[in-house]
Amino acid sequence: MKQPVRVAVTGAAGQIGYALLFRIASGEMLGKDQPVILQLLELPIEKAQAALKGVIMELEDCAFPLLAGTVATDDPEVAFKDADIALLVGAMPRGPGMERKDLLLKNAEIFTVQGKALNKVASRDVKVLVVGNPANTNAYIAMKSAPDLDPKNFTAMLRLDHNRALSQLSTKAGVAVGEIEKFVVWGNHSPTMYPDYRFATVGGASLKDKINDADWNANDFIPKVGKRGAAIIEARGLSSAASAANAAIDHIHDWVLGTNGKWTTMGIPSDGSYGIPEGVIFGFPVTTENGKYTIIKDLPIDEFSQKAIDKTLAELEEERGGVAHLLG
Ligand code: NAX
Repeated sequence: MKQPVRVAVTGAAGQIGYALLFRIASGEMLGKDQPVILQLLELPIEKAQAALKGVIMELEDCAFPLLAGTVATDDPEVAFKDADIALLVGAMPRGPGMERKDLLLKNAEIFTVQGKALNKVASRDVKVLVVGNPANTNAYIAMKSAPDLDPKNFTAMLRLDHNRALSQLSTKAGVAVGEIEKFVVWGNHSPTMYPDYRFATVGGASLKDKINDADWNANDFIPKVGKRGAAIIEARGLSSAASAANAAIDHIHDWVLGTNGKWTTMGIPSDGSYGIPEGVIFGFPVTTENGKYTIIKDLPIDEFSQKAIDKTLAELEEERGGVAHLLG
């Protein structure tokens, strides 16, 4: 039997947490032969801790053979102790009348504390995925607050946007989702993201040529993927949870276990590729192998794409500017 992997999850009693933990414990994220210890963080308020207790009771009642232990806490340094993987899901939601700037600052506090705790107690190889919004900037703050950890260990979730786009492309082109390769979503996890299927292939043939509809791309596909989160809220009365948890599982699964040469999208600190300033957490096309990701380089960027990339980058730079004074 393998040694258990320690997986920390914040916001564990929230709706994404509820859709996530049972799948991690059943082996869907790290493999059916990989035991896990879940280290769960919730706010130090009675209601949140009680809800977390209930979730743990249900985890126990599943009798998952791979679940080697659970820890419930309100202390980030307990949750992140020796963590190999940290899923930062909990975040401050936007309240009524709350300005975007205030939301950024509130979350900056949370992710500064959590970055420092990771820096202090997590495994030196911890793989961090930030799901809580604004995900890219929260990941940036956590990364900057953890100077002893490799910045490459900090990522933000663009995978839900990636999966949403794949589904739209599959419907439009009449092909199976699993047949589509070489697709990417550039930029911020926000409506400014740029889903880009110019390089995508199906069975080796160009998907763009098959679709051949520039108007659909600009006026239907891109806005639909960007506004999909809002459409889910309108339909369900709640934000995406099962699909978000699924995307988090896909992201970590692929990061740890590899993509076998296939592209995926991860929000990662830029190395300067494609003119994105170093350190900005940006959605890039990557392949993964042996627990490491590699950016697909030197793709041609046409005028339409450059404009879209500039727009999402400008938003990220503005967010970064809004929290710069906190990061010294
Ligand atoms: P919920 O409000 O259901 O759950 C969040 C949980 O986090 C709550 O139980 C709360 O008590 C806890 N929490 C808040 N601050 C915390 C802190 N400092 N430490 C520990 N726990 C804390 O939200 P849920 O629907 O689960 O969504 C969680 C986050 O994911 C939100 O920020 C949401 O905006 C974001 N999303 C990100 C997505 C992405 O693709 N990157 C998509 C889905 C989702 O909208």
